[in-house]
Amino acid sequence: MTRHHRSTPRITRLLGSLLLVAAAGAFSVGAAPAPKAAPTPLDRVVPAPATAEPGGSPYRITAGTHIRAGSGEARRVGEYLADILRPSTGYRLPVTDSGSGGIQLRLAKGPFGEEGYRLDSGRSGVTITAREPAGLFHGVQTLRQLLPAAVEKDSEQPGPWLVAGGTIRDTPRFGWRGAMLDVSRHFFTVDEVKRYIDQLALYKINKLHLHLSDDQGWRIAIDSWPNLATYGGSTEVGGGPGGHYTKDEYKEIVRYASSRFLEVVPEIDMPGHTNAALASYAELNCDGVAPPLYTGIRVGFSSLCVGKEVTYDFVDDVVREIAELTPGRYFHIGGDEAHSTPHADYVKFMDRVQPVVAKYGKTVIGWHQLTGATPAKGALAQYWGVDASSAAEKARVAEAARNGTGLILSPADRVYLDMKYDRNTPLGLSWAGYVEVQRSYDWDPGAYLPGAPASAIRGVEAPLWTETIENSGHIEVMAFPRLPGVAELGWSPAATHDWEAYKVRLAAQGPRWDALGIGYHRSPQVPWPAG
Ligand code: TNX
Repeated sequence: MTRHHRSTPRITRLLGSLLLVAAAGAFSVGAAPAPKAAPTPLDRVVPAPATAEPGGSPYRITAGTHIRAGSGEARRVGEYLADILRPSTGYRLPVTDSGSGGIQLRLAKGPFGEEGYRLDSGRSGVTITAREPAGLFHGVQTLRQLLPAAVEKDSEQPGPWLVAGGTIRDTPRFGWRGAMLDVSRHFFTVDEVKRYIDQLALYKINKLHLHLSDDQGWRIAIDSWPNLATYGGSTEVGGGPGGHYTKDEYKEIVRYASSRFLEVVPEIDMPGHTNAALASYAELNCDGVAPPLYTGIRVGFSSLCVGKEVTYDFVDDVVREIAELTPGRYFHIGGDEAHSTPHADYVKFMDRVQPVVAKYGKTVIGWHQLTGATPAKGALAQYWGVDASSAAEKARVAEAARNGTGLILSPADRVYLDMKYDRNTPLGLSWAGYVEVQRSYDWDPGAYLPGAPASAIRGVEAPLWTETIENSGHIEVMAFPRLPGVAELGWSPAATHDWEAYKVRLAAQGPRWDALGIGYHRSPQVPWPAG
């Protein structure tokens, strides 16, 4: 990018902030010009809104502000917003169903789609309008980011609580904006998962993919095969105690995710990555002998026994019980790194298992190795290759996409949150290379895979594998600041894509993470504010 190109937006931004400062009445006559806190410019939001037109007076939240939110789900979004604003502002912020002015959440017909919204801000109030409650919720995340970072704190702060005047119109580029958490290599409690859900919601992520089983642990109770959880879930990488979700706990995760407008996508990885299941039931093994539990980090050594009928009884029971608990549309069957399953068996296995998922009313998702078998009609493949992946592998995935298989893009050397940022990163792996913040942001999902039609791209997902990740602090330092960039690739129009502008918006999130207690990687690529 040329110097000239770069300097233009900076000047525009500067002029913009001067105008805003002036609009906020910053210069009092006779005194030294002491600028009051200018409100955050309307476009300084992550993900970048589709359009932002500044103009008019800012709105100021005061002790008299009401949140007007109708009834039902809109009302619940209003309560969610009030819960964020009350501790830091110290205001009552009653949520009511009528009146005008203040903060209004309105459901109305309009060009919003399932998740879009419009935000209008002026002297008398801020109105968020959407067709669906999800749109109101995403608009609320934008409103949050337009307020000072201190709004995120849980004790009273001085304010003032200004929202810049103008209008934002915003709809997502892709319907799939996912994050995956591997709860198998290390187990994460319901509270840890909820904490991550709240962080994902702030960036308009709408899918939570839970990797519920792997060689090191089976993490969900299955009534018809109880040892899976009680024995297969009893350890984790490094030999710690592991754990599993009871059905009620899993339902609580699903409920909480849905209150933040995220759809839970459960994954049971098959036919490889199954040592925890094989260790729990001897009859699932071809030789009838259960292997020991496994606490290392090798991959590719386990396989379900494709030739045994009991394997399909097992799959049917597991898919049925998890599908019953899952209101979402999808069931992820894994299918990666089945290095111990002969190819013909792999194809046979996938041919039998995909109809089981359909029988229980779910759509199949598999890692992109599924395209080496016969993906079911309507199935989605999750691509996790790298720049250096073979041309043949990329071509196979692109061909599947041309034949109707939708793609979720998770290129490992771009969006794997478990990759180290650089050689000094204490946590994480580096098999796909180091992935600094610019690298994870600076690519275009629409043009990523040669030969795959843009219409096949459903969106992006950032997986977090947890061989080295053990707690919320670890999750956060790997996810932040890369996750918001992936969220932006999924949400914002390609026309807004610009690393130089993005890194400034991203830097402005740092104080917000400080206020939320999120420990993040202070990447040298990002101009974090001092202090
Ligand atoms: C590859 S990505 C895996 C996982 C590992 C991960 C570590 C994929 C579908 N399989 O089993 O945890 O690398 O980065």
